[in-house]
Amino acid sequence: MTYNAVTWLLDRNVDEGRGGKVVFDDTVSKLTYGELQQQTRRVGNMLRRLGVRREERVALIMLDTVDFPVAFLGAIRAGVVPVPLNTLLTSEQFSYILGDCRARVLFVSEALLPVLNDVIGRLPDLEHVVVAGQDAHGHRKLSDELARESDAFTTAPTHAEEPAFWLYSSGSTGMPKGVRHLQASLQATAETYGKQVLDVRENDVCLSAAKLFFAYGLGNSLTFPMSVGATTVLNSSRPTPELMFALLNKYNPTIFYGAPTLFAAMLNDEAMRGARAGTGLRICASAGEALPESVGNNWKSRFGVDILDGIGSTELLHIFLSNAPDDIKYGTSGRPVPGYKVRLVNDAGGEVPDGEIGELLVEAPSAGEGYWNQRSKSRNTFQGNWTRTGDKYVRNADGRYTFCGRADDMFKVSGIWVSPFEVESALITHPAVLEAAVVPEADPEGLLKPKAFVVLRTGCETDNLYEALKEHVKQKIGPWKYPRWIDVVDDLPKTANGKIQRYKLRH
Ligand code: 3SK
Repeated sequence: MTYNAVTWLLDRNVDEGRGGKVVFDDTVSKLTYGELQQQTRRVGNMLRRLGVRREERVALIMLDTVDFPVAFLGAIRAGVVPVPLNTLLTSEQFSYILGDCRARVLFVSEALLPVLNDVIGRLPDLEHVVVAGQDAHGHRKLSDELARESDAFTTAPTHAEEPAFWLYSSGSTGMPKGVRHLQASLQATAETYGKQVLDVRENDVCLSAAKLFFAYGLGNSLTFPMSVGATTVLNSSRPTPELMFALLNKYNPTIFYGAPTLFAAMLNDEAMRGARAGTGLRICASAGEALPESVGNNWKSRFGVDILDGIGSTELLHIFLSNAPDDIKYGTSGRPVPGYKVRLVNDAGGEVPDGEIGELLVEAPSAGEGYWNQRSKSRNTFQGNWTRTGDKYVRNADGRYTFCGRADDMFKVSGIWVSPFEVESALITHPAVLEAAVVPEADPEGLLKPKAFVVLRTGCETDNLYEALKEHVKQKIGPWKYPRWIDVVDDLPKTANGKIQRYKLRH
């Protein structure tokens, strides 16, 4: 039997009478379900005209505008594999990934062309550059290319288990790896987290701070809303607190997806002290890193809406552990999303009992089928039905899971495991601390002890700050875990997904 994700996500909406409904509004242009169907058929014809065949890759380096879903879904419709890339990468990183995935066509937003100028001519597999924007700067212009094409297109007879798109996963070290995701995986995330946790509905309006090129943003802004015929507001700019408040108030979304740093910054922004979060908001979601308990509580008391904290990964496409609307405990990642199974294992692979830290393994209907051209890394991560996440968790007696850090960030102090995340969580409960990162540092005897990097809240003066913070951590989580050294910094190094890059702070 054939299965193409676009038939389920898009054509079904038109068949069910939602052809005239707006699916994407990027604040400049709007697109209805019917127009998106027409445009994706034209992309299919264009790719065939350019000689791109099934299973070949096309790269997307695109801002979050209506052109992104046109190119992404148009390629999938044609059985061609779109590879959206993080738009914030450097020329060198773009060059590596474009070469690695051997993209034959690059769809690029006009504003992002300058960083690619030196790269484009040097890629042997890249034959066509298609620019979304007013001026194509000598390349093909997307709107002109599509204007030439017919609306008649036969969707490729793909298979549910055939690769549909790739997403590059940036681990803490090494070059990014291409995760091959299957045709059926978008629907799998929609029917699990989308339907059973968010309860996404046809009358929802979604707004995500995470961009479409992230697995998190792709689910938030494209898969979940389209799975029920809802509408998404796309934001192509940097998601500052000011801009997010403006979009929340102008478009009144019902679901707002963010990350802990953004929620904390929105709460902490002096200029936005009295700002409201729109009148329609029914739920917020957070991922990328664990949401501090204080941020969840403060958000709820200021805006009257809960944040559902969860954790996902690029390898598993979306969130697999989450709090749910009627079942929230801030400071935890909640429970397994219905449809996903999890296990916690020790270094020998044995199950760990409740209350002990183990590495989280997930059995997921949306797991990627492996990394492109990386057999040993694929074998290490995708182990039969189970995917290793590299995250350390503890299962509490009530069945909820609490994040303890990345497997490669843990270290021992006096023979006892210390989770940097636990020390960081204790530090940010101090009123002077906005964000914290903790790494091991050797003392004069060569023994490892915690060292903290902290970002301070604006306007929070504290006498004797360093001693106050050390004492605070001792009181909260135990005397041996306190940071022996503390550096005040302006910001912390983070991955594009918002996870702290502790390795950049280690010596
Ligand atoms: O970082 C996360 O928690 C996440 C969530 C959903 C999809 C992808 C990722 C990396």
